Amino acid sequence: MRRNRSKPQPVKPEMAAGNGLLDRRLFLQGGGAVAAALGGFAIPESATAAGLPIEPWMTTLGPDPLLYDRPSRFEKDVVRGDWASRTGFPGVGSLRTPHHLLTGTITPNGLFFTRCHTGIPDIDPDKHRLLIHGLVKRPLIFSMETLARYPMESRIYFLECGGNGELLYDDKPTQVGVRRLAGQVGCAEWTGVKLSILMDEAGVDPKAKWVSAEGADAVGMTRSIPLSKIMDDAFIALYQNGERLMPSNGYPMRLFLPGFEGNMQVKYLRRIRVSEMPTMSRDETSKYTLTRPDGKSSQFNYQMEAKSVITQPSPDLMMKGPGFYEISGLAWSAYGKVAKVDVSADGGKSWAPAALQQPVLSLALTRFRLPWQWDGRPVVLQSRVTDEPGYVQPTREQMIANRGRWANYHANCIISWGINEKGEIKHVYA
Ligand SMILES: Nc1nc2c(c(=O)[nH]1)N[C@H]1C(S)=C(S)[C@@H](COP(=O)(O)O)O[C@H]1N2
Ligand SMILES: [Mo]
Repeated sequence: MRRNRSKPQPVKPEMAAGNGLLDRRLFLQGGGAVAAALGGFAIPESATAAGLPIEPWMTTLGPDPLLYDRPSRFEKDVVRGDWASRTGFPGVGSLRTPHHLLTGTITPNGLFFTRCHTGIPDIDPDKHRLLIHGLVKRPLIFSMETLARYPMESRIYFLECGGNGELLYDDKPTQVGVRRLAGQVGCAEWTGVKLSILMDEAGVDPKAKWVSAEGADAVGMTRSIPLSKIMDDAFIALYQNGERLMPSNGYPMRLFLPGFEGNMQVKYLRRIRVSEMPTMSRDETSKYTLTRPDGKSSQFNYQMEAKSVITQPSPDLMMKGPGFYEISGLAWSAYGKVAKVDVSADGGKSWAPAALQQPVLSLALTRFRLPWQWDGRPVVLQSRVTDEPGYVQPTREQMIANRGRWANYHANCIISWGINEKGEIKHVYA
């Protein structure tokens, strides 16, 4: 039998929105076709008869591989950054993920952001114990060894600090890039034991409504979590992208609460106390409350609302003159999958739907991409996510109207990058 194969049609770049945003379906035609159609972008040199030069590494024996590998020396600038505490106390601060230098959706372990309150504890896994007690029939103590006997599951989830992007509440756009403004979110494959299995074994009292989770670092991070979440999808993470948790991410075990604000995901987990009432710990009363326009604050704000950010182009990167670019970024929501991401190049006047890179997983970072023809004139780039339940990422004005003037946490508004004729990229308010 003969099949009728149609020849690939030449690409006609169609405008999808203002200032050169192109139709995302252009990507279906393949990279070479896109570059050829648009010109000016990574055009391959035409080969000469001489072919390729012989480089020194082709003629010498290389060094032996490292027992634990590291990225190439040419990648030395791809690092976490901005270790700085607003309070000035030693051990308090954050190292953020350089999302402007990464692609894909899984955050490498060495680049996963960390937020810590008393430095990184040097925990001996043989001595570490986890206690489950309070309103239970049988209080239980687990060692690493006893915990490892339980069935494990792997899931891909984002983790975001409640304070990620807090500078978006500043009156003027602070001149920082993606790492400082959106670098307290990461996504990994987490492997561990479902907490409901351990709770069932301990036998939870029917009166119980809450648990209090406590960490083994000096700050003794303590947060109250509704028992319903613990029994639903909470787990004790032991592995991160296939290896033991990194010390800054909770080694040897952390509480993982899919979609909940980072602060509740207690690292170095040592104690789960089951109770009728929340604990009202320091970390959920003096901090991590959400302000409201009436000047009051609301407690127990768990889920991280939908958010997106353009990672390329973005500040700390430069445009290389007019021509074809791929706009790329990340989107996520605690309420399900990313349903769509729209991109604007005219400060929100017109929007074009971006292509969502597969796989699009619930509660995971999702990569979006859109082809763009930049004519060299000033533009303002923005992205706007809509999640599965239909919630749309708010503008900065809408967010501030919702949260009031004194807000610190859950900054999920649209982020704007202004590009001038010189190709410089700045954080702006549009
Ligand atoms: N024990 C302990 N757990 C903790 C913290 C901490 O300092 N100590 N920081 C919290 C905060 S504010 C956040 S955002 C997340 C950050 O997790 P990560 O450092 O693995 O990125 O851990 C939370 N759990
Ligand atoms: Mo946090």
